[in-house]
Amino acid sequence: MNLKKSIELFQRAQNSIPGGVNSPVRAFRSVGGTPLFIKSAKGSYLYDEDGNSYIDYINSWGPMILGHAYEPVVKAIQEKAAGSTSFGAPTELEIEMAELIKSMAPNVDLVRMVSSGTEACMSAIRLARGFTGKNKFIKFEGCYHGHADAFLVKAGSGVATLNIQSVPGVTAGVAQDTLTAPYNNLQAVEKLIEENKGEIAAIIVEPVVGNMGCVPPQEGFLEGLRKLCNQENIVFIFDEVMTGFRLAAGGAQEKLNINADLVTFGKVIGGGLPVGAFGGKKEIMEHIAPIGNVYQAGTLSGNPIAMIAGYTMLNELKNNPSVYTQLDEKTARIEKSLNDILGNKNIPHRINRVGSMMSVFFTNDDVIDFDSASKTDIKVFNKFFHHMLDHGIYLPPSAYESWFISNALSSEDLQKTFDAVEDFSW
Ligand code: KE4
Repeated sequence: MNLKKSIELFQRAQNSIPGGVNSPVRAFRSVGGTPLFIKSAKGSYLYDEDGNSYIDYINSWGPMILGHAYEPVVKAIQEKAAGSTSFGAPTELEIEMAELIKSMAPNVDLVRMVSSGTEACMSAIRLARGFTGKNKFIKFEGCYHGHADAFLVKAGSGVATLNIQSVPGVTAGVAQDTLTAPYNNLQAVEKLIEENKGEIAAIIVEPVVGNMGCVPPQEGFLEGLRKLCNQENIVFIFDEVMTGFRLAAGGAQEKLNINADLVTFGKVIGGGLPVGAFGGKKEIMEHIAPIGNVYQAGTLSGNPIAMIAGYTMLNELKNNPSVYTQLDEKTARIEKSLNDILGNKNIPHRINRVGSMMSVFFTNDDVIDFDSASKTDIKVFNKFFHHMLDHGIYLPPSAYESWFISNALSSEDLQKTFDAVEDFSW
């Protein structure tokens, strides 16, 4: 691959942007090499500044579920922008967006729009604290809920990728209220609840983890958390920034048939524009300003361009439910083919998949939590990543990330992917 322009741009970027990127996971720090500078994308393909093309399995870390430059979304943005890009005042479109979200996601009586998944998750925790009058919350090792201080304790995604054990700037005062337990370990949660009786406001969980690689909930795990939250007056928060509108129209709540008290959204909800949201039961959401005193705000929350992109995207998904079947079938085909190919090569591996979220780990052991994820062979993963990139297949540049499948992937794209894996030697 000729990467001359990306190499030049990466050099230049580092003079003005920390690490040359606006989000650390893009920097290829753990896989090594030069991050690709992307010029454009269409459908299942990315095109870098050197004219190379790649089949995209990141899809902007989830949002491009129908593929890049999806016509109806692009057209809607173009038309809306002609009427100004933001007013900072209420619009009918925000009502329509809220009503559409409520029609798709279960247990959402009221929903507030924000501009990122981080904002959605940090607002949900503040709301749970304000609603219960309690300070502590439980998160799970390897789960990532954005970069708000309280979440950067044993976090996944870029924090795990860069192996940052403790994040400077996150004070002890903040961290002391963040309790952590291994994912899929109910006993550890029960112990934390006993040790912090009456002090825990919320449990926040990725119902299907994407941020330590894809790790599904084991039988009874989420049900057990639900029961504990009921018993202990703890707000159960599903962080569906990744799973929302991806695993099903109703996200993980629908797919796994579990009810959360609050749900956070991001990624798909914005159709590629900066959108997040948090919503849930009326009795809780009514504590949010201006009705209640749990203050939360945002200059560009619900702005018309982000709303029309998200509204168009969600409508496409709601009106074409077969997309979810197609996504699941495509991902199941990838899972089976890669298991067959890597198995025939006697390469120790595990593939975790739920719906159109999946990850390939290089290990002989099941990956059920961050401890087992962190014991997988990162060196082989990095070799696999670059092998696939050289073959024009763009995977997430970290073993601690989920693949994001788009419905624009064609049979030819899948076959090209399988041929590249066939060509891999570890
Ligand atoms: P943002 O603030 O990045 O929009 O969302 C934070 C977030 C919250 N919850 C979950 C489950 C998430 O996956 C994320 C963000 N995901 C990462 C990728 N694993 C974003 C990529 C990045 O940091 O650049």
